[in-house]
Amino acid sequence: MQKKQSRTLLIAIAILSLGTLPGCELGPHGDGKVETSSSGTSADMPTTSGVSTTSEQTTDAPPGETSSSTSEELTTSPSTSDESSSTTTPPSECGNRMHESGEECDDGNLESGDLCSFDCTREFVVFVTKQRFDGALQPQASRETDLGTGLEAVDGICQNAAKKFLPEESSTKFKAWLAGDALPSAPSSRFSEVLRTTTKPIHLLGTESDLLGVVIANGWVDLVDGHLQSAIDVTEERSFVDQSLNLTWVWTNVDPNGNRVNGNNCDQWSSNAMNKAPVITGSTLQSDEMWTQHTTPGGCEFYKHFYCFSQ
Ligand SMILES: [Ca+2]
Ligand SMILES: [Ca+2]
Repeated sequence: MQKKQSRTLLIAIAILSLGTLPGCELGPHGDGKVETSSSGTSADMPTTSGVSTTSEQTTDAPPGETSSSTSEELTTSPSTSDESSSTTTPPSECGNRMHESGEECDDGNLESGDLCSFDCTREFVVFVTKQRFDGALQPQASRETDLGTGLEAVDGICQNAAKKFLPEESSTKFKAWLAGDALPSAPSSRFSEVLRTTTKPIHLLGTESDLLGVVIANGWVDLVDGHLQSAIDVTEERSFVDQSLNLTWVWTNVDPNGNRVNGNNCDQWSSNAMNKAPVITGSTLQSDEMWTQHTTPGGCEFYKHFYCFSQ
């Protein structure tokens, strides 16, 4: 009997001791149940046991996500936004053939004298046709080619010649330094407004030994003041035109100011008859006003070059 009493006493001591152990306490309602808690904040927890830990972890997480992924997002999101802001505004690189912010053009190289300068600024280019043509636009090298007649046909000659050096995707237009029959048919009126108002350098097409291209004028005003910084003597093949005197003439009918000189134009560039009035010509050897208006006009039956300007 005494043995049984002492056993009961031992059990009672054991139960009391359990209540003082960390993480173990008696149920709040004193029902004798032992509840476990990892946090020790059982007072804030629901009385239903066994789910308290899990419910605490998932309360703030959206459905389907765990709290650990939420905290991952929080820690990685600042670096992600840094990366996205740096990829949306990368520094422009001149010469990568991509037209980017701050660039007027990008032709994939760092050379000037080819319509797009070393710093990706648009530039104007002029060349003289390698081929010579008579007053009916028959090329000296081949009499069989029908190029049409008139100013537009000569512009076409320039455009066709420019294909020699223009990138395939280029949309740059070229026009001839040439006047027709009507009064507003000279470069001072029929050239693009962009060119007629530019203050940018107008380059001679770069040669193979000087890819930069010599500047012939610093803007339109400089071009039409009667004096070039250099004669226009480079062809679309980036080579110098033949310097033999009788091979250096250029059809123009244009004065140094870019205006039409007179009505003599080989019947609007359609006739190579010998009886036509001589036409004003320029010279690829000259950089004074005779670059466009030489003292010696030329007969329509002779072959001469054309000056071509990018627009
Ligand atoms: Ca670029
Ligand atoms: Ca270039």
